[in-house]
Amino acid sequence: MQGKIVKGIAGFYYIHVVESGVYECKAKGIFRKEKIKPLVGDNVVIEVLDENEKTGNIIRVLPRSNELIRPAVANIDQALVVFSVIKPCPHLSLLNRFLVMMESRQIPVILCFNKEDIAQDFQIEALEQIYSKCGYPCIFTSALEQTNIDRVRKLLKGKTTAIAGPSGVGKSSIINVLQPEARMETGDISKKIERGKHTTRHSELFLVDKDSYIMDTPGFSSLYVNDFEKEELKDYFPEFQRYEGACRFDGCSHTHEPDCAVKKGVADGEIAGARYDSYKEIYEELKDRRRY
Ligand SMILES: Nc1nc2c(ncn2[C@@H]2O[C@H](COP(=O)(O)OP(=O)(O)OP(=O)(O)O)[C@@H](O)[C@H]2O)c(=O)[nH]1
Ligand SMILES: [Mg+2]
Ligand SMILES: [Zn+2]
Repeated sequence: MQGKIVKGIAGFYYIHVVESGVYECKAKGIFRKEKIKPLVGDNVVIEVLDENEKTGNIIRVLPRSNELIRPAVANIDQALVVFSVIKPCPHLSLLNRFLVMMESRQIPVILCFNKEDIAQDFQIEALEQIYSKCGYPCIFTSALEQTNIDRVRKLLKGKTTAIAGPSGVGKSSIINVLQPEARMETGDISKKIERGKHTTRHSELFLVDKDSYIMDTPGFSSLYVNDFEKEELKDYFPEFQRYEGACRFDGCSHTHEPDCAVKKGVADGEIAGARYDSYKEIYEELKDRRRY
């Protein structure tokens, strides 16, 4: 039987099988034989030990399309990056770092600004101004009033999406609204292992639709960008791409060179200043980074 690991806690893995529900499994065999540690998001083959008790063993981990280290998850198709318009106000430098991280890992991004219900128009417009130019789908939602949640749902169809963003912006609230009436049966599991309900402590996949999952995950909130060269950074700002080759110098870093097309784009308002500021900030950090 084939399924997907939706949660892993204390040596137990919870496998969602589309037709028959969630099985509690161990993974002793594959651990020893293949030295693979199963990850949330893995597609696996299980043998059922007891159909009534819904227990089994993982006997095989299927090949991964990708794998993140922190958080440790596999087979992510895209990320829903969530910040709130206010309460807390978005830390744009942090948001831009999230976007760079996703770009560097080639994970497509959907950008979501939540708590639209308590935001003022000018706050929404300011964010729209900056991020509409970057080419990301950009949705203003309210989990509280369920505004624009259907637009998010459409973009999740058939995919496994990691939700990422700082604490308190409403990630879990959005997931709760996204879940269908027929929820994944996690009730029993929760009773056994859940400590606190409110702040997300472990990675977990939730079923949004028959073949769509969303992953709530802790540890996406503190991150620093340092696993690539400063010369690559410009490739992770999608709105810079149209200026490729237009600067006076080949290999222009878009920081101090004269006749820089990107800097001109900023001056003309084609590129948002806040984005360019983040570019320069991260560029300097990569430049100053201690080499080992
Ligand atoms: N006004 C308003 N409040 C919201 C909305 N969405 C969430 N909240 C509130 O914001 C607080 C944090 O929401 P959570 O869903 O727990 O946030 P989270 O991003 O999952 O936080 P962590 O699990 O700590 O990372 C809660 O008090 C929610 O009721 C919204 O759309 N509008
Ligand atoms: Mg949460
Ligand atoms: Zn340039």
